[in-house]
Amino acid sequence: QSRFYHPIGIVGAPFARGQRKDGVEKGPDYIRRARLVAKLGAQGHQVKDYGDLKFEDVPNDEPLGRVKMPKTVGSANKQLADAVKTVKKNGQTCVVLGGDHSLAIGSIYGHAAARPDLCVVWVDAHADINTPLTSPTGNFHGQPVSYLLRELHSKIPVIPGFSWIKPCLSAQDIVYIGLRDLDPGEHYIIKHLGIKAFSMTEVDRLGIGRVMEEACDHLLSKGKRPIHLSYDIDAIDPSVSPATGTPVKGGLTYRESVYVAEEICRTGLLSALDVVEVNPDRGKTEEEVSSTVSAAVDVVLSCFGQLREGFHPSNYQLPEP
Ligand code: 4U7
Ligand code: MN
Ligand code: MN
Ligand code: MN
Repeated sequence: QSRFYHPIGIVGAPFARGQRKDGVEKGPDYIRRARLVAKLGAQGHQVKDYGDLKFEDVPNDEPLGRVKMPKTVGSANKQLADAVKTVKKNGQTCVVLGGDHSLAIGSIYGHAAARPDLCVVWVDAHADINTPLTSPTGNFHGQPVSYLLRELHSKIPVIPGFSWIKPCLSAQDIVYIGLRDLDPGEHYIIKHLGIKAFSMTEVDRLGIGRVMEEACDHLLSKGKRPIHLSYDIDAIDPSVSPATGTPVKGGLTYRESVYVAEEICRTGLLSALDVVEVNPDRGKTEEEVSSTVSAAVDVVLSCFGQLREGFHPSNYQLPEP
């Protein structure tokens, strides 16, 4: 697969019920208005925009212990899983614009339905691997990975709206990059299952170059396989992307955030991408919003071949005087 001319399918997922702050449902709109589709087109890709999914609140959606709106979150994710599966069956690299990160349940599940051998690169300040029982907040956007991992299956209670989900990932098939805010249960799970995790400490120690090399080695050492990149905008430092629901200081620089995307692109194996947690309502100024949105757009463009070194078409000819 060459780095250019990917067929791309874009799915807007304006979903906000996996957490409690209004505004994250506006993410797809803002990212589209930053001309994402035209810019991908200008990079030479064939882009189909499937538009936004329409999510509805399920009535009588009582909390189960601390977990909020389980039926609504379950049903939205089922819708998204079907949409992602369709995009993959159409032979396109799938780009999901969120929405909150609970969407990764459906996105990865639907992707795995079409590409069972996929692996996951999870770029985030948070590990999002709380089980419903370890979650300090009850918010689903801090839990998606736990529903997907085979090793955690026995730790997940029965949840209304979630009966369709079967774990489709093993602990060795996921790598974290950018972590810096984990709950005790999450840290225990990662250590206990031996999940490969490059926290900001490893980014500091090794540099982003070696982190990406080791991350790709870990996932691809036994051979090529499709990559699902789940990119939470809060992985990037709040000085760059402040308009998000759960900002944490000490994040990836703008350069590191783009480098991660460039390296994933360079594998030629990117099969699906989530860009989540852009919340325009959390920006204190217009500048904070546009900086966050433009970081999200640059991550996507870098995933699809935008290079800081520059580029020229293969038929480029220098003008003769
Ligand atoms: B995001 C948290 F407790 N860990 O579970 C939780 F700190 O998708 C935060 O990464 C989760 O933005 C953040 O609620 C979810 C909390
Ligand atoms: Mn997240
Ligand atoms: Mn996060
Ligand atoms: Mn967040």
